Amino acid sequence: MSTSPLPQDRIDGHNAPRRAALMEDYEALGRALSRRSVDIGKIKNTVASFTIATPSWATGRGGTRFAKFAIPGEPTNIHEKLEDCAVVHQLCRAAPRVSLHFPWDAASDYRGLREEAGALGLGFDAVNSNTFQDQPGQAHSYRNGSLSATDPAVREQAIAHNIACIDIGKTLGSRALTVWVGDGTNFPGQQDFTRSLDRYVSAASSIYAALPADWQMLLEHKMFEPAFYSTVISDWGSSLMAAQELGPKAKCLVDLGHHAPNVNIEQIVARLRRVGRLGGFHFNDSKYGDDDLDSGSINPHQLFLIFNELAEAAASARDAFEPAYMIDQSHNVTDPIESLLSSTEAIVSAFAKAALVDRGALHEAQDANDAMMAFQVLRNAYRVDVSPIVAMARLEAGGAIDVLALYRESAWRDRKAQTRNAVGPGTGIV
Ligand SMILES: [Mn+2]
Repeated sequence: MSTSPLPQDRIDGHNAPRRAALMEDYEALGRALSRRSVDIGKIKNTVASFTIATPSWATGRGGTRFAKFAIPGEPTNIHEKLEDCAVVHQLCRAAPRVSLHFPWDAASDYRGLREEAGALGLGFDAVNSNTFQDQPGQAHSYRNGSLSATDPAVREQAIAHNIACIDIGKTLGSRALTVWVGDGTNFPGQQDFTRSLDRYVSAASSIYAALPADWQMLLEHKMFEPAFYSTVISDWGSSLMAAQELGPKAKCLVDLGHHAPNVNIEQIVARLRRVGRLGGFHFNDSKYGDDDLDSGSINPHQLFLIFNELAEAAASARDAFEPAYMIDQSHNVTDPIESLLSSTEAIVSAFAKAALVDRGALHEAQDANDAMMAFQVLRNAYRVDVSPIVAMARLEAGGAIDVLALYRESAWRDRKAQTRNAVGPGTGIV
C-alpha cells in the first residue's frame, strides 16, 4: 500500500491552473526545436528516464566547522528522513532512491525499513560507510586513520564496519558501497605516501572480497579536509590506481567539490569513462573548495559540460553505462527539502540540455578543427530554456509543475514542527 506523504489531489489541484501555460510554453519550444530537427517528445522521454539519489544526511540542516543552526520540523531519525525524501520525489519525480550512511542511519529492522521506504515510493541507492569519526563504544579510534592506519587492529575494525554496511545494504536492496575515508596527514613527513596507500589498498581489498557479484565499490577521492596536507585518496589518479588494483567491481566516484579549484572535471569524466571506471557522481557546487553548495548555483555551465561528456559516453557506450548519480550537499541556510528540489531541477535541466547537443554536428566540427562551430554546437544547446520539458516530464509522472510553490503551499515543515522532536543546538559538518 502506498503512503505518499502529500495527497495526490493537492498536487493535481496545484497543477490544474498552471497546465495551460505550461502546454503553451512546451508547444512553442517544440516548434523551435523541430526547426532544428529535434523531436521534443523524444527529449522529454529521455528526461523522464533520468533519476538521481538523495542522501539521507542532506534532509537535515547541515553546518560548518563552526556551527549548525537547526530548523523546527527537521527530521531526527531515519524514518523522518525517508518521509522527507519521499516528499522530494513525490514533487519532482526524479529522486526515487535514498542513499543511507552508517552508523548515522542505523535501524533495528532493515527488512522493515525497506518495506517502509517501498510504501513511500522509494528504494535504496549506495550505502555509505563512515570511518572518519569515532562512535560511542568503539574499540579503536580513527584519529590516526582507518583503512590506511598503521595499527592493524584499526584497519581490521574499519574493514569489519564496511562489511557490516554491505550486509545491511543487501537487506535494503542496495547494489553499491561508497567508501570515503578521512585518512591523510597535516604535516610533511607525517606518513609515508607510498606505504599509507599500500595499507589502504590492502585493507580495501578485504572489503572488495566481501562484495556480492552484482555490487560495485565506489571509491570517492578528496584533495583535502579533514587532512590538510595530504589525503590517501587525494585525486582521480589515486582513485583510479586503487580501483584498478582492486578489480573490475571497483570504480571511481567523482564528487564535484573534491578537486583543486578550476580543475577540468568534465575531462576527468571522459578519462574515467574511457577506462570503464566511472562509477558515479556526487553533485553539489563549489566556489572555493568542498563548499557543498547547491548544485548549479555557482557554475551551471560546468554542470552542463559534465553532462555533455556523460551523454557522449552514453551515446558511444560499448557496454552498460549506468553511473550512480547522487546529490551530496550541505544545506546550511535553507529548508533542505527546498534545496533538494531546486538542485534536482538544476541537475535534470543540465541533463536535458546535454541531450539537446547535436552530436553529429559536434563531431563534424571537431574533425574539421572548426573550434568556433564546435563551441557553438554546445552553446546552442546550453542556451535553450529547457524548463518546459523538465516540468512536462514531471507533470506526466504525477509531480508538480512548480515544485517549490507547491512545497510551500503544503506547509510540510510547519506541520512537521508540531510533531517531530526538536533538534538541539549543536555542531555538524555534513
Ligand atoms: Mn561526496
